[in-house]
Amino acid sequence: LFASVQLAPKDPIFGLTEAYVADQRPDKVNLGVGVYYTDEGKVPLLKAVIKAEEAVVAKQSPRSYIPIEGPNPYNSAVQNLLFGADSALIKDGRVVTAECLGGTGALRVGADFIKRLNLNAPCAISNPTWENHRGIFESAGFEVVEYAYFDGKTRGVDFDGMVKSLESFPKNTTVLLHACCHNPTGADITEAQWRQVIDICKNKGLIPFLDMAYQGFASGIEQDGIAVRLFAQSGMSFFVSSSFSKSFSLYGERVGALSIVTQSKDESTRVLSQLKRVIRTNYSNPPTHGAAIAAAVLNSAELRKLWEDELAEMRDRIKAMRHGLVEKLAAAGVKQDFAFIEQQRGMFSYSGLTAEQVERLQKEDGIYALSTGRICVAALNTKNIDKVAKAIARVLA
Ligand code: PLP
Ligand code: TYF
Repeated sequence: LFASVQLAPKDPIFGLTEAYVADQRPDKVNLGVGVYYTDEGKVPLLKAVIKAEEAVVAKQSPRSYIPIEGPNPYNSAVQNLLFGADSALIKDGRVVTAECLGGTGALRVGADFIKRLNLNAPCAISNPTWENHRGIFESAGFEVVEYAYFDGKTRGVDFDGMVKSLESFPKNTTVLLHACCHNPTGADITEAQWRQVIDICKNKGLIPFLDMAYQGFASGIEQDGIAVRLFAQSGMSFFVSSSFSKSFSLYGERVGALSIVTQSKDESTRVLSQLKRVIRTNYSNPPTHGAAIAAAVLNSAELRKLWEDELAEMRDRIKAMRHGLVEKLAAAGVKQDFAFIEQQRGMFSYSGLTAEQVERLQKEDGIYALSTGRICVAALNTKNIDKVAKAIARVLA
């Protein structure tokens, strides 16, 4: 039965982590996987999460099945965070939200749902993008095409290229957009550019799908939600996949959501009914624990404040590391201008290091990064940053 099964390639990111774990050097550094670490190099367990979890456990709730689309308190908290508590769309019943298994699960449920609309149009992803975007949409049966995004020369967004690509797509193309903190480049478009993207989506009849995996990691909850808010004002129907993996440091609990903006309450009712069928035939209903924690935090003024403070701490530490790396590279004698690292947002930076340079970092220094040159800035800390800066300076020389 399995004689002809081929060995699949390792996931590039998880494969790298395996190599890192096997490395015996005590001062090794993993800048590969997109995970936030504290200055002590640990994945944090947030105080807000601990408090919420204590309350959830103290309740000793029975573990019955929960609704296919997840619990109401969670879904409405997600909506408030994405669209704002005073959103007219929410009031008008034009947002459908379902708890999903992380941002990944939300993307997949959304992809399966769109596929069932039989629109016969491709899905467009940014070049480059998070590795899994292509895989998810191809697995759902989409032809996946790319739109121009990153400019290797400026280390920012090639916005003209992006506009040209978007304008070339056929009607009903699903356009996957990173709502903030673009993975892998760290380069985001401006508010004015978002307005242009929205106009193109509207005029060309494209289907916007915003992927929001890092809300709060660039400037703050509200500010990082700008793309969602602008699309909400546009009158269009669109999709948002969101994740609490990073912002709550709840990676393993798989807490995410899919939100769909419709044209009316009646449409929402019909859309939700079909969405439930997609979920029912996939994993039936979502897990209880992670969503209960997130809801407990978001629906308590006290815990929400605590969480926002902790999120700000993570954000500020990343910014300090960006600043530190730029300074230390210059101090180590690097002549190239690395100021772009401070402009890029979120956990990642497209460092511009070549595959050969990345390989040398791994071999000679035990510093792990993706062969594309993506580094996770959120894995730098006050103990490893000098070593990293010196090693980068050496492989650049
Ligand atoms: N989308 C992007 C752009 C991501 O970078 C990630 C995680 O790295 C996800 C979605 C999904 O995250 P998760 O499924 O862990 O919530
Ligand atoms: O580092 C990244 O870009 C991600 C990390 O379910 C990741 O690939 C790991 C697990 C997961 C989603 C994302």
